[in-house]
Amino acid sequence: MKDSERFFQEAKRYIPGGVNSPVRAFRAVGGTPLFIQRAQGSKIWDVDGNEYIDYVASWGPMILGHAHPRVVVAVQRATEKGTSYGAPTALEVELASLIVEAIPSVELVRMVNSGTEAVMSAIRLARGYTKRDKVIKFEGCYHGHSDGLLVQAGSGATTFGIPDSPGVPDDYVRNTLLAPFNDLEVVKYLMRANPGQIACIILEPIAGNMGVIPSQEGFLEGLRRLCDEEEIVLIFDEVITGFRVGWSSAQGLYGVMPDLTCLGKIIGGGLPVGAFGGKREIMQELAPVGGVYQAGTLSGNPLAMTAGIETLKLLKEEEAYQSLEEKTSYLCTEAEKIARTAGTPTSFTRVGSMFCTFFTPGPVVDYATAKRSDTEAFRRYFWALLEQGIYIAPSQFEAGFLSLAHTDGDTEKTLSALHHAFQAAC
Ligand code: KE4
Repeated sequence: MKDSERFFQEAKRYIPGGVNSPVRAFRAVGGTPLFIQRAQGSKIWDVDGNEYIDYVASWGPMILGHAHPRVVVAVQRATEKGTSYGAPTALEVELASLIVEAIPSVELVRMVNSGTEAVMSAIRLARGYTKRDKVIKFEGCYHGHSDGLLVQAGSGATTFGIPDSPGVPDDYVRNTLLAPFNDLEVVKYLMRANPGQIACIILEPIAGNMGVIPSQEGFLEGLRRLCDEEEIVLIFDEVITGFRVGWSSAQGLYGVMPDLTCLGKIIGGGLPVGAFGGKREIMQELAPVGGVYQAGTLSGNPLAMTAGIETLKLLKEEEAYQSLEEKTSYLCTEAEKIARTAGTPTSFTRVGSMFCTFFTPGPVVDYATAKRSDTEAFRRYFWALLEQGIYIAPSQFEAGFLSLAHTDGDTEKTLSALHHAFQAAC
């Protein structure tokens, strides 16, 4: 770990906390974050030459595995044609058409540069379209770091115990209403208490930022019905779940259609990207057609488009989701048996190739039950796995991801490491 320590000290001279995103700082688990040298397939190597099986997958994008040859070659070729024009290209049309073809509710889509930007823009669009101001979000769901949504947010905000970040003026969150995830009754109460004032309801259809918490039976359908009754825009933040849990994402898996969808991560194949799309009637309100302004110098960047197109084409060609389902189901089923044998109080959640081990007996159905997890036990578990060459997210409140590059050998090595890790957690 010596070179990671050296780089970390050096990084802190120039970068706040030595990282460009807080969750990377290992604050929830202590110790020095790994500085990564390279990655290939299911493996990642730190600057000290240690090899790990990677279940972070850059927090979701690397569903093919790292440095897939087809993506690498395509991006190399694209670079030779220039890296940014600030003008429309055929590549943007190709990626947009793939997204429209795959995501059932999306008729028009706008590319941006991050998930945060996608969600921030979708909220503004919903407000512009409805001429209403209030937003309902769910405790523990994380939608990026735009001011109005950093309230009881998940992911790093939970890890840091700063769900309401300093620097966000009170009147920026005055219009943000909160409900527990999976709780329709509170949503109904908020709608009664704010008649005709709610522009949109936004959620992760499968929460991936308080660990992984699936929507319960009837929850998404109930939200769809309530939004129809009050003409509220339903927004699915599928930045994680988009192309992760199926070709048509969570909305296809559950058969509930939102009005707007936010995407990111996988659609950029590891390059900076975000997108938001949905009903033509709503999307047409966006400049330059409508009055809702949204823009970006590098939006639709040719390199990110190229990486995204190759990634989606490969997902479409291979029996990707069947393979991911089988591999992840086996891993998680066996892991649960090992935890039970070790007597470690845990509960497991999984949808497709996104999964989580909570260090609490469960059931985990929302932010409150997720936060009952023993984060000290998780810390011991994390380090016991890392020392055996298994790299998972350095926080209880994140998701684990499998890729198409993970092999049976990776699974066997991981299961073997879990025996010690679950005992260490106790
Ligand atoms: P970005 O701005 O980080 O590209 O996307 C924000 C975002 C929006 N919506 C959902 C559902 C998300 O999960 C995210 C970002 N996810 C976190 C990990 N849980 C990114 C990791 C980080 O913050 O470094």
